[in-house]
Amino acid sequence: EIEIPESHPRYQSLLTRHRIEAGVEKGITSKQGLIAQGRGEAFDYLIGERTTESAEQAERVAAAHLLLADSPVLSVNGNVAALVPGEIVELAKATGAEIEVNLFNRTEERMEAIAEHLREHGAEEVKGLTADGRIPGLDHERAKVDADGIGNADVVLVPLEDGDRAEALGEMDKTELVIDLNPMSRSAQVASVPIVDNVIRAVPNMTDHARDLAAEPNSTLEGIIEEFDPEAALSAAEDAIRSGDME
Ligand code: PTJ
Repeated sequence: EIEIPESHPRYQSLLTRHRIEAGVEKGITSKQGLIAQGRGEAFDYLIGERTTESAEQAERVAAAHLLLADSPVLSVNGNVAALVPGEIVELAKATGAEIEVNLFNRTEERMEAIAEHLREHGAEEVKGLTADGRIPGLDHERAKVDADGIGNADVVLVPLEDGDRAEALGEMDKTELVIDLNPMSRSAQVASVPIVDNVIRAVPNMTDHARDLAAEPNSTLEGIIEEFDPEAALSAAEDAIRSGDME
């Protein structure tokens, strides 16, 4: 364990790096996950390492979708498992969603290690290991999902998803909630709800919104969803990057 003083100006960023490194050492995160994290950090720096007003709104809309869904699923990869394992479990509990391990670079060892890691963080059931369903239009390994998990889901949260898979999932008529710091990525572009924020901030924010909205009638949740404009959310994120307003 390294010690990072909380007063350090880049405390959050250093803590995040450390978690990803530890994830690789534990066999949870792929080496490519390190590269993905670096890319994310660059965008986060430009956005000002904060949740913009527009991202906050998208997080509320995403929470409304999860609450309204018949079969919501939270997809977890090696980066998400390293960064926010307990927070994903909290979000699943607050929304009644299932958790499914869904890897871009799938290996049985990593699937098992991630499922175990999530259980250590309080998950009761972790899907993904049955792999008896397929996402059409992707090659064999990348298409694997659980038939009664992502296969059957009406709403799926996919943090840090690869563009091809995000597109293929969208074509399955699922409502896709995407967390991605790059507003120009294909995943963000094809999402029903693009959340341009760090997964570290986005997931706990979604849980707060879900708790806040839990007692609302469906009509209120539907209203929140209808008002949302994904194009406007992407433009707002690009504006935040271009303005250089880093607070
Ligand atoms: O564990 P696996 O095998 O499923 O692999 C996971 C990764 C993330 C390695 C894989 O899906 C991948 O290679 O993804 P990409 O194509 O690098 O895309 C990752 C996207 O997530 C990029 O657009 C990054 O900007 C963004 N990103 C990275 N870190 C974060 C992030 N977005 C939000 N929060 C982050 N912490």
